[in-house]
Amino acid sequence: MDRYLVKRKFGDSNGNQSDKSPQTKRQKYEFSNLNNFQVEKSETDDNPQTENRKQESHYSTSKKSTVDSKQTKRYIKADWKKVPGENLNVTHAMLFDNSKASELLCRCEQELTFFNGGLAQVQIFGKWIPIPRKHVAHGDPGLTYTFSNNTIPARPWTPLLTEIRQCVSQASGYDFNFVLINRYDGGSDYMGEHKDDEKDLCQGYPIASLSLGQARDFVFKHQDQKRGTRKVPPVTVQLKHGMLLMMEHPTNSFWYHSLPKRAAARGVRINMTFRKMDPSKCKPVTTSSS
Ligand SMILES: O=C(O)CCC(=O)C(=O)O
Repeated sequence: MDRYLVKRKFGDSNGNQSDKSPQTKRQKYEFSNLNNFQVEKSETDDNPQTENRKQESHYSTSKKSTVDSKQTKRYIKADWKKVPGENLNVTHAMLFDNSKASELLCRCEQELTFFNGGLAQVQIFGKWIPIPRKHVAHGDPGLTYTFSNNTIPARPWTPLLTEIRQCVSQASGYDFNFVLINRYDGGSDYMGEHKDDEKDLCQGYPIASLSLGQARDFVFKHQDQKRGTRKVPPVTVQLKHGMLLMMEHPTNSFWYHSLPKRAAARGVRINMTFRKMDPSKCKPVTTSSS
């Protein structure tokens, strides 16, 4: 079924429920290299499950992307590729061409600052450990995101992030009130297996994941495989410079995802996951840090 015809209950950016369909509601980097970004070969470039075909992108440095910020209508026809897998509702498309993606990555490297101290830690088996990457969140006033026992606050939207959010909304047809940004300083930075199923996320709402920089493997593992109750092969997608990946319901009910270490991936990567938080479920921040 065409996902854009599916009607579900979603909330607006204030968390009010709506039954409208998504279509209507719906440094270590070498700066000198950024304008001529070269995607390094991933360890799994030969994996048949990764998409290596040439794909059209929707924004380039030559196309101006200024739009009404309230517009959430999906008027850009993206060349979406579906990732095969049982209950895996994942699609991806090239949103930005190489030049535009490099421009955005360069601006991210110049303009973004990341959390440190307590906000850059997670609690695993009762122990606080620094995250194996950097992260920061931006979003509407008052929103927070709680995962791995930590609550991180949203810093205000910046002109750069507002511009990117508009592009993501135009391509996906969904509006978002929050973005979690992760920065991987080479292949030893990673994100472990998890589901994005936290209570403060608007339930069933898609997550839009934009990748800039170093291509990395994104691995989905089925919960039955993880529990050892059934053999389900993992699914790997190579996340490329300028790619937008949509994770839609029910993916996070059945599949874990991770960004594993990759020794051969030497460049910086920035990932932005645009999300819809439910303001009524967001916890106050308790961690002292910035
Ligand atoms: O960096 C990535 O692509 C992974 C991001 C992710 O899994 C998340 O934010 O939940």
